[in-house]
Amino acid sequence: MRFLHAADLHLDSPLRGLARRDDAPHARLRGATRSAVAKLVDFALTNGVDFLLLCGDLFDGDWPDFHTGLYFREQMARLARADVPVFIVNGNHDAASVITRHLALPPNVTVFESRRAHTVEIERLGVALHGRSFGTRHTDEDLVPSYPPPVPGRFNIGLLHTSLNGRPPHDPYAPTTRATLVAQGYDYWALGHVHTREVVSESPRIVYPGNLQGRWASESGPKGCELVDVDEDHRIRTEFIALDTVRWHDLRIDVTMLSDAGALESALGDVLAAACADDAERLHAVRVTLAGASDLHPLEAAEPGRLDATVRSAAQDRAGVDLWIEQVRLEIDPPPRASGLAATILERDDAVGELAVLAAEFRADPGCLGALTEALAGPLLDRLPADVRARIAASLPTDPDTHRRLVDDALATALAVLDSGRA
Ligand SMILES: [Mn+2]
Repeated sequence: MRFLHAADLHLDSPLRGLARRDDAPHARLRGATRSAVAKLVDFALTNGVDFLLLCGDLFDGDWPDFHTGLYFREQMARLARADVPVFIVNGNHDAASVITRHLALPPNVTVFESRRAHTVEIERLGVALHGRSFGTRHTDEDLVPSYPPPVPGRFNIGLLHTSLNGRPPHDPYAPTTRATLVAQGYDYWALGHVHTREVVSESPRIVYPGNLQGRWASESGPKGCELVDVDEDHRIRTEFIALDTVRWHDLRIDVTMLSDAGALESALGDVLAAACADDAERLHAVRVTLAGASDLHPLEAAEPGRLDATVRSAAQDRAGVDLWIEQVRLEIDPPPRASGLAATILERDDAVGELAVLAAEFRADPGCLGALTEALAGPLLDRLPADVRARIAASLPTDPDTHRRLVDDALATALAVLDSGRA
């Protein structure tokens, strides 16, 4: 017997934050949750799969229109034509109370009821499937005690959408424990809800396959489903099958030892090569964070935007891989020797020296630093467009360390401009 276990398809999930990015491959990103489902069905049809389990969050929420539901139905109909049954429990994102539009699914699809847990047996495979959907977006109830006992002699599978005993940042949902699941006496628990793949237990096998397709940088790495083979003695062999058509990467690069743009570019080449290998099968969406105290700080201060452009250049030079840099984040501090450098600047008898002295006094005075918050919140903010202002106002820094960093960044930029003679 061979089956597939997938969960958290989040079909047509909106992609936060991409609307504003002109360079984003919008169509491929938007279509990714759909193409991953098509790949899942392709895989089932070409690999002799006996049935498919979908453990909740098939949809991200209420369908914007019928196209989302029709797309899913079309994929299920492909399986129906090949006589492949599908078993579904709903999750918090597609609970009955959330979905207001309805389409009857093809006859090969069984959606477990929400009123009670129940069992479906497939005689010829010797398998018993137990499941329960849930009707509402939130539930604090442990659903497992309502599940039927295992059917003797069968390979028993439980389908459940659950946060177990807490899996932040996922919302608590139908909480239960590993021990409760083990005690139920099933052979396999097909879980859904948590988007990171996790083997909760080997025996019995309890698994979160993770979501089928990552949607942003925090959902990084390979995404897909579990392929499960069960022999006559109920021994299990499993394999993770990657089905994502866009793969997200969240890369953090320590730039402490990098002294110029050339060094950064070659370091990036290595990191991108390691992350994407030679995988030409899918689009790689990459977030890069540059972090550490480095000589790159004055470089960026002199030419704001330089580091972002350097990262993007390195990505352009990766041949044979489809690569898109989603975002470049800078968490770079001035190099350690900058304090020594500042001492000589402080002694200078000119505008540069005066500016450095002012900055040094400012950063040492808690009152001045505190006033920064007000200065940022007041006249400066007022000059920004309303939507930008609303976004920034919610996240104004209030701690002295961040304030000091702002002063350092401002001084570095001012000194670089003064030194370049552009002022
Ligand atoms: Mn989910």
